[in-house]
Amino acid sequence: MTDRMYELRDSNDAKDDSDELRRRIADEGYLFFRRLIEPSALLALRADILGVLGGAGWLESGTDPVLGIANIDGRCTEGDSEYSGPYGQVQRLESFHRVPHAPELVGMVQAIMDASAIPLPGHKARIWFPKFTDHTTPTHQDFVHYQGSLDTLTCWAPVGDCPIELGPLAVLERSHKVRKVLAHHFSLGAGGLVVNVEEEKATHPELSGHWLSTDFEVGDALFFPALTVHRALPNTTENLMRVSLDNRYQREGGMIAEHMLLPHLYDFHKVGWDEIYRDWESDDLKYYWRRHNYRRIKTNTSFRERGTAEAMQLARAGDEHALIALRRIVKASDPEAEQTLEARTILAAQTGAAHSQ
Ligand SMILES: O=C(O)CCC(=O)C(=O)O
Ligand SMILES: [Fe+2]
Repeated sequence: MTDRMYELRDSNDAKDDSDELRRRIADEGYLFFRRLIEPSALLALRADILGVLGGAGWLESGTDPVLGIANIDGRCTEGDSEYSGPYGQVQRLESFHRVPHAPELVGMVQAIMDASAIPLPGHKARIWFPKFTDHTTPTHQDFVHYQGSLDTLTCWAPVGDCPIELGPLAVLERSHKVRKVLAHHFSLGAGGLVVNVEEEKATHPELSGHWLSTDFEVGDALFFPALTVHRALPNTTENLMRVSLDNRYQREGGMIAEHMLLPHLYDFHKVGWDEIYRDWESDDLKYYWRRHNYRRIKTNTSFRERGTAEAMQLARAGDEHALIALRRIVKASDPEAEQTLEARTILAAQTGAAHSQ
């Protein structure tokens, strides 16, 4: 994508003024802070995550893991069967589950919400290979993925410095003012769903703002509510791995969709909480959400189902991205599931068509 990027507004000046923070997020649809998170916690987490990735063969052998120099041959992403093993290992890290509870983060969320808040248990690490830009997180609103309530806040933070070329997050300024969940379509990128902003602009002038991002440094944090339109920028570096966190926070007593109570990508790696907690040094964060008030609600699967149905349709017409998505489903999903069987049939027909040409 070639949109010109403008700078995120740095709200450090308003850090201690919760009224001003609420005014800004209501007006602009995000809040960005420099060095909000204590860098030492993130750098320790970086060493842990990259240690796992090094062990998995995802980093160039003979290099210091902390540099994050990727082994290009290991490229894979969320939804790929090869991704699940190492990602399950990342999910076991105590340091990974501790960062979202950092007092500076929870305190900031509480100031923004003017209420006590709980991190949603399904924390996410995003590990992005270079030269894999077709798989970049596409333009979307978080509500389709996390659901629960509209005032759930996302906090995106890199684990290490993340300059523009490494593919940090970008937000569409004031796009939350559209005040609705927009139509999401199939996309190959992470999360699998994309909003076509150019098309939507015709009926939603709120989407005509600038795209904003910055050269992120370790400790920087970007907060936004569930309707703000955002995407990741492509990792255009020669060989560097992009590592980031996206954590979500819910008002105490609010609704949490049941899939957010599971470890992220549980359906792929099947590493459950007991297994995650097995080697932890302390117990304070284990099942912490059970000590809070929230309303558990059913997950709305319709967004994802619509995306998959579109992928099937596009693949029938030979669309390359849709075919990649279907191959991924066939490799990583239950072989007896209806969608796996459908995907296999479409792929077989496409292979047949290619051979008879
Ligand atoms: O890091 C990414 O690529 C995606 C993150 C994202 O969409 C989010 O934090 O909501
Ligand atoms: Fe998102």
